[in-house]
Amino acid sequence: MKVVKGDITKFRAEAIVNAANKYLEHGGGVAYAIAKAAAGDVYEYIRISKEEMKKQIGRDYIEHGEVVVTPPLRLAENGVKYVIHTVGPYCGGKWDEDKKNKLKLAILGALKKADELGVKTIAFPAISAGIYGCPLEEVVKTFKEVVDEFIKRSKSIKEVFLVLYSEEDYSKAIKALGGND
Ligand code: AR6
Repeated sequence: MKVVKGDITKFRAEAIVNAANKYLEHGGGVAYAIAKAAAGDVYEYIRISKEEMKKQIGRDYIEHGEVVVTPPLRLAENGVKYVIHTVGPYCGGKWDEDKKNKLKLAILGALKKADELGVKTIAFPAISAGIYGCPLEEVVKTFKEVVDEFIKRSKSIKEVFLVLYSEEDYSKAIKALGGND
């Protein structure tokens, strides 16, 4: 896993992952940014997301580990083929085994789907480390554990990027992992 600093809506990867909520209401954070960059009109991307959720999941919400795929629209200009929506845990500053397991499911669900779709490169934001209030260091360490394990048996995925938005988060992430590799 490579940790990079940047804006995921500008990032070049075949799949980008959205830190969504269970209803795919992309009201804030990276979800809003992705919806805006993809469709221009955020409400239009919410509509597309909900329609795909109904088709792909058969419900109007997703559980941790379930994912919904939407088309990249304007993000195709960055080489993006798929946007994969996954839902991480709400922490509100707390962290325990249950939150960690839910985050693992969210990351793994997106990795599995991307691998199934034949994706070679995938970029994640720090799921749950924003509005959902999970400690960034724990989120980053969980990412590394899941990705390191998954990459051993992935069929198509060659590179996984964790894209941190701020300089401060990037520094914290690198420190939490004891350096980039
Ligand atoms: N590129 C990369 N990372 C970003 C970007 C960006 N353009 N914008 C924000 N981040 P959050 P959550 C970082 O709050 O905690 C939404 O309303 C941000 O700094 O987007 O999983 C959803 O609809 C943070 O480190 O997601 C849900 O309701 C990380 O992305 C809820 O927020 C995740 O922050 C999900 O909360």
